[in-house]
Amino acid sequence: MNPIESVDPAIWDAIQHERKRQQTGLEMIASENYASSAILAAQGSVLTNKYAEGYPGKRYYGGCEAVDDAEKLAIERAMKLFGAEFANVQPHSGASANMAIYFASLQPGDTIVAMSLAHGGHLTHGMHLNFSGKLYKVHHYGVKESDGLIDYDQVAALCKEHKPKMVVAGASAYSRIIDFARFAEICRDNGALLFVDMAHIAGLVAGQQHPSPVPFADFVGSTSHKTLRGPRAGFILAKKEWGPKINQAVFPGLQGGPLMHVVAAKAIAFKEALDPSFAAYAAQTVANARTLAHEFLSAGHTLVSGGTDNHLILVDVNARGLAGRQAERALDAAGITVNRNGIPFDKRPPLDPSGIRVGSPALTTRGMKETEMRQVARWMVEVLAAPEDQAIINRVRGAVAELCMSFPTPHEHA
Ligand code: DSN
Repeated sequence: MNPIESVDPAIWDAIQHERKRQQTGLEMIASENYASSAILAAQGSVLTNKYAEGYPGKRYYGGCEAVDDAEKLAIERAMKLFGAEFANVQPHSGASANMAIYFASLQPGDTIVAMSLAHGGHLTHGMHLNFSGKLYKVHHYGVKESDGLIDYDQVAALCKEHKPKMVVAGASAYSRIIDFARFAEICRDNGALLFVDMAHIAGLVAGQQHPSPVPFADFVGSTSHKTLRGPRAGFILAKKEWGPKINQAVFPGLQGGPLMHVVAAKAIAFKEALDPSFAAYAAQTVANARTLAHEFLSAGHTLVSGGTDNHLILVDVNARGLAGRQAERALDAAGITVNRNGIPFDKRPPLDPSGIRVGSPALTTRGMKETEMRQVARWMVEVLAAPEDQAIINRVRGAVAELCMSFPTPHEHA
């Protein structure tokens, strides 16, 4: 018997419920994935018992020899995987990684230029309710209405006018390649630092399916759990000269003891991503998203930017008379999990926007390829054409469960 089952049956039930949901449904939230059993095991290991404030060789606690080894491996592997000069693997999350980057390089009141959340950016890129929007003066750029692509001319114009200390590139709902060289050029022209938040595309960068921001950026912030398929956590890469300031900003600046079980799990994730098989995974993730895009377009749907170069598509369901929330609910009832999402220039409110964001990373981890993507997209199109039709939803739900049985998740029994 699993110890959780005997100690806390209620939590065991919740875990089993979630395990079943993950196994029998199609996980298409673009920021989610299935970590390997080794990663799950590291997170459930005795390393959770250890305090290790500080850094390898410079801790504020005794008994850190073993966790020092784990953290050194995580750092070395992160640097090797991304060709970075410096890595800090302690941030608990992407948001805290981003916070440490700001704290290491900016003062409250400094000016930043970043992508608007409403156009695909992130909360930590200066959204007014987030610390980043409260501490810094923010000027937001977005995408062009004509083609849905980042308006690099607007970035340049904002930099020329406001002379920001930092430009933030990176997005959580943008389906095209981001031109980091262009961002770097704009930063050079205006004396600004470049911070790239690559959380969404980290696995594609690791698998050489998206140009790397590392050669161009002063700082790269990331999560490890999205396309990179590791534990839920964050990490930072930077130019070597920023290393001491970043380390200080993470600890003691904003965190206490690092989660050493998660740091060890990050080390495993970097090792997995260094394996040649990971590039094939990343390539299939992009190919699968392209197939989804093709099927949605063939069915007459509107996609922001007209397609995808990465792991996600943004579907404007409002163009077909649906609200995002209604689309999310109908698909959920059919066993297909997506999230409603604002689209650029959205006329609907953020809580019930016009779009849905659909991603391929988790299904690709299950081994699904183009054939399955075509089938899945057709089911989605069918449900979206009749979101209140319970008979269609039930039929698709059954077919989804059957498909899932042929593509087990990596932790059926973990
Ligand atoms: N919440 C994440 C996402 O879904 O994209 C970003 O942090």
